Amino acid sequence: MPGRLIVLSNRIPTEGPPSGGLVVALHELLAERGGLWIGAASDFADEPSETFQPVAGEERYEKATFDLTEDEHADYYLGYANSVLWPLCHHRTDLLAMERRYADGYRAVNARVARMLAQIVGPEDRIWVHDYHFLPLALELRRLGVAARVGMFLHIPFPAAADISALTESDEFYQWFAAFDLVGLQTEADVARCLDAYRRHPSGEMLLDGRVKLDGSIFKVRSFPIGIDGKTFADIAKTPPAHDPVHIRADARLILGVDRLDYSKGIPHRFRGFSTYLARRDPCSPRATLLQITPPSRESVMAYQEITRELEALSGRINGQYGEIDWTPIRFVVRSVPRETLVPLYRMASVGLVTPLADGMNLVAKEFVAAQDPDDPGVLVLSRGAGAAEQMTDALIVNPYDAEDVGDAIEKGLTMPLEERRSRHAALMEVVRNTDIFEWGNRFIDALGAVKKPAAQMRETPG
Ligand code: GDG
Repeated sequence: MPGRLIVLSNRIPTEGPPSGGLVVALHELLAERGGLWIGAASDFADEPSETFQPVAGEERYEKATFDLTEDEHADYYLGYANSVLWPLCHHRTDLLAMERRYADGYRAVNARVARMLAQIVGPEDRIWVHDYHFLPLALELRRLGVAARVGMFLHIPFPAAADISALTESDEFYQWFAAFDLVGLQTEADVARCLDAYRRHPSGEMLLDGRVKLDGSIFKVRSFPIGIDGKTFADIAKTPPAHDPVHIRADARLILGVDRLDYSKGIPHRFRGFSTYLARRDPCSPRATLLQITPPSRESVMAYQEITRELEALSGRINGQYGEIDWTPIRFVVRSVPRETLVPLYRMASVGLVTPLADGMNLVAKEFVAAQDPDDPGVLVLSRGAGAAEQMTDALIVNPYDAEDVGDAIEKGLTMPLEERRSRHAALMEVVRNTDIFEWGNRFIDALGAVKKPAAQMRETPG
């Protein structure tokens, strides 16, 4: 009798139907397969508890939360996860905010979640852990004697060995991943970085069957490039919006950027690239407005406050330099817009500017392509630092650090002949279809189920 599926992610939809790509996909997968979805509670607890809280709902699967105290949230989530692991994995070791209490809080929350899981997990269950918030989870479960299959999907880039060595806990970092049975990464480049890091590790060993061995632990690493529900996106995009969401002149062009307000997304570099385009632009060519939609994120982390100030100053300076009384070149919107507005904006845009400095995949790139009119599609300008660039090779691929390269790509995108736009779009749409989010989830779950034996049974005693 196969066991159940247990999904652990930082956030779960606790109220009402889920919205947003990944959350909807996990919801659908669990509805189809049954199981349990666990995530952090939205309210702080006074004292950490040792049992999950069930969440009432109508779904065909169960949901439960683990609570966090305010101190745990500060050290585990804002501290270690978002001020240490996030910059580490995005090549920003200069931003590492290392405090011993962050690492302690991170380990303690993971150990507590593992204790709660150990109370409910059966040997045939599959535990699918999402992302950098839970790296120590499998190691903690093994310490408690849990033999179930445990897989990790890392949504963000796997760091290079040189960056890992900047961590105080670099030894543990290697052990954390090695304790999983299956480690899923976004791209082949991530897999190569991961294998390279373990190859360099004094105790790392590559087995003949492709798995990786570290001391007594053996794990498999594979790429599972994440995607979107492209069909639903394309269907929504076909419905004309009830009203014009941007009100730009009929002869003007729209360039769109959509990113959480995060330093990894390269938004200042993008603004400088757009400024380069403006500086060189023929005054008779149509005006282009860059609409940058930027929902705030992790606002209490210092590095995120700094980037907001930088962007406000930069957009003000560029608008002052190039704006006209009837034209504001950059519209910098620091809030989230509803999906019903976002999708028509994708479709209206002549150019989608997706220029992160580093990004696990970047779903906006895929959403932009899915929302286009195939007969008159917009052009995707995509950073080579985004995981999506490994598959979406028919985009205009740019170096996000090079303002002139970005400026040239904007110009090329705005002036690209219709035939070329159509053929590039058709090739990109094929990629979107081939990385359907539901298929992605099923592939990971099946691969986890196919792991030969629960790792605890294979594990040798480190000696
Ligand atoms: C992490 C990794 C990886 C954004 N603004 C609005 C809005 N969004 C939606 C987009 C898209 C999602 O948020 C952002 O996804 P990304 O993939 O671009 O980036 P991260 O949030 O950093 O996600 C990333 C991903 O995990 C999945 O594995 O691709 O590399 O960093 O769906 O549409 N949605 C609405 N209004 C907004 O203003 N409705």
